[in-house]
Amino acid sequence: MKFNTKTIHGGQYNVDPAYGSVMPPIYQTSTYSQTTPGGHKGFEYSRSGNPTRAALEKSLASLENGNYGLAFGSGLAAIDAVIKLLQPGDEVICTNDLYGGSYRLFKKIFEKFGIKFHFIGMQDASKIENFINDNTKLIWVETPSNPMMNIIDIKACSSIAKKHKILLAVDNTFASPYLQQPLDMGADIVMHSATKYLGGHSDVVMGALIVNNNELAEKLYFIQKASGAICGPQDCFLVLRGIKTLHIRMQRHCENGKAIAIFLASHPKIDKVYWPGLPSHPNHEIAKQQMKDFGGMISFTTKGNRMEDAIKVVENLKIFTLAESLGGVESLAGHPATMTHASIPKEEREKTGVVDSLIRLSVGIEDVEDLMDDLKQALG
Ligand code: P1T
Repeated sequence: MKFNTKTIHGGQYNVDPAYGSVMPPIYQTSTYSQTTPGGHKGFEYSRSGNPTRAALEKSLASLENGNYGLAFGSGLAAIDAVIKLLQPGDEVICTNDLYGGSYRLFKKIFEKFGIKFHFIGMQDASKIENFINDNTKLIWVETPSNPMMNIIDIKACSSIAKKHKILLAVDNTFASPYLQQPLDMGADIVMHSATKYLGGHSDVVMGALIVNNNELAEKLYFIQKASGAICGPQDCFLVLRGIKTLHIRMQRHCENGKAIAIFLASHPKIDKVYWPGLPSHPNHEIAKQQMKDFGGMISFTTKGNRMEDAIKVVENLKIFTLAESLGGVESLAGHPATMTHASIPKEEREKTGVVDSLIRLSVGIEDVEDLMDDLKQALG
């Protein structure tokens, strides 16, 4: 089955054996009757399994060419489950540019339990080897990274991870499975904030993990069940509905993203534009190899690097909504230094380029001329 068919049918056979409904029913139930202890029809309690969630988890696995999908109450809950595979004393090497909430989870929650995190630039993947020791158990990669749009070579990371028998996890939130499929490039775990492109309509908070290794799937399923950070059936239904249009939404996000990145790159008030489709992007060649297109996420800085200029621009926008999050049909603008990445200390975030004048756009699927006019007036 090709990707565009999988968004609609992937894993979705016989979802309603009772009446044959085309969409999986929302099984709004916490528990399931048993004829005798253990005599159930595959589901016993909705923390350990729910048919609507199972339908979504199959769809997620299909989109990422994995065997197993697991849905969680948020993207961070999904990341939390991955780190719970580790033991005190274990070490993780992660991209130094990543979602502020992931950084906060690693530093403020898991370091307390004796797990060590090394945040490094991975655009040159060979640098990873300098940080590997006997305790290294996981490489955590965000590509494209949030918000600097760095592209990390997944195949290169995978060969290092395999050589040292370390797990490789890729946060694929910014790309979506439409643009890249990390399991095919050798990753062990793919993670999504399904809140973003998978849901696609800014109406759900959800996370996902996809793997294709039995043993790893069992360990993660155990954590999902034992820690309990699951999502409800209504949210699963909404994400399943969102996924059905993922491919056509992504096509428009990419088209609009390209037009806006080109427009911004020639605007006199703008200093730098970060979008992996621009030939001037330092990782453009890797992006071309591992992504189908370049997406609708763009960051840029205003000339002079003044926070007040950036704030004024985001306040002036009328069609772009000033809000956290991304990946919905509507265009959003954010100021990472004070919003999504405020939990990263200023000196840390500035090292990776998250300066005070940085603005991040999630380009939606509106008419691109309206979006450009909006940016023109806001910058004017
Ligand atoms: O918000 P949640 O569903 O828990 O997902 C966390 C997360 C994980 N990974 C990446 C790359 C993300 O961008 C996010 C969430 N990001 C935002 C809310 C944001 O505006 O960047």
